[in-house]
Amino acid sequence: MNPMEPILHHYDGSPFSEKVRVAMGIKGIRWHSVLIPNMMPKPDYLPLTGGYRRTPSMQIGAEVWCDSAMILRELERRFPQPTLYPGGIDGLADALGFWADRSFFMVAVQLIFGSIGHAVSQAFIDDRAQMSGTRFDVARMRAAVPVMREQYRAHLDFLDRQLRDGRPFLAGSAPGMLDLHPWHVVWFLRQVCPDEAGLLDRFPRITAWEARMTAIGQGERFELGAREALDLAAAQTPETLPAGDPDEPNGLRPGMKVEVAPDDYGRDLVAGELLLISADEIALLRRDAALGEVVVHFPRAGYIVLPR
Ligand SMILES: N[C@@H](CCC(=O)N[C@@H](CS)C(=O)NCC(=O)O)C(=O)O
Repeated sequence: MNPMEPILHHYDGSPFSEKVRVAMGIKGIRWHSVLIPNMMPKPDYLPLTGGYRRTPSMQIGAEVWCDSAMILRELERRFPQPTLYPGGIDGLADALGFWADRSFFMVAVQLIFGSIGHAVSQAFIDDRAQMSGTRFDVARMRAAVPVMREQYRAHLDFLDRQLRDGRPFLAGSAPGMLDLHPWHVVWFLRQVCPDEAGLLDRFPRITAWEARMTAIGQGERFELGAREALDLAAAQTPETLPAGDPDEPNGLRPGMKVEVAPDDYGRDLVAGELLLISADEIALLRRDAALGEVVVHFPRAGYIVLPR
């Protein structure tokens, strides 16, 4: 394979990965799929990320981009056409990701696991409790289903109103970031919770949009083994060059030893040497015993950086 082609570390049932798969489809990208476990342990994954456990991440050579928001921006940088920002919506489209990933998605999680939680394995429940640092309380979510049903519908109504003038996609005639962000929340309910999917069917404009999003496909996907992806990282050298930011509010700069972690859940710290920093990205240089030098990229919004 061409070592510069993206490798997505994901699993098919992962909603945040679905955002990225459809972005591959919009851009018609050739990519490689490494299927990772949907819970810990992830022995072939953590050496790449340095401890970040969440799904998905994208690898190109000896570099890894964590978080769907970071991955989508990197795809846009490398494969600019067609753009993920049609209709002149740039920063606001990314801001919408915060609404979709945190508010709308969390409503969906409670609705879905309240509805299907009894069928989920104890190992999964224990893993998600560990990841969130709090109980994964299926009984409580079950009790909250009526409330969450109303909440989910209220969020769906935001999308429906955007589609009311007959536009095929949320920003207009072409699909992009504005669609990808809420898409995974709609897709998640449709995929795993048939008992509640009737909520979607009450919105014909949304079901028509679902059909258009599904028709986009995933680009050209090729399966790859986890060991092969690790070998590839070991054989390559990272390409990102050091870059500082004079406006960095707390003086963070290349060369500093830092740790980075999400501020919401799955807060495992990734340690490394700060390589690149800006308002929307931080990249760490790590030295892994088996892989050698690996650069790991994170978004800034929603991630904390701690000097060591
Ligand atoms: N903000 C992150 C959230 C990622 C996330 O929550 N992913 C879920 C799967 S869709 C996850 O990591 N679950 C636990 C796991 O896969 O181990 C992103 O946009 O990528």
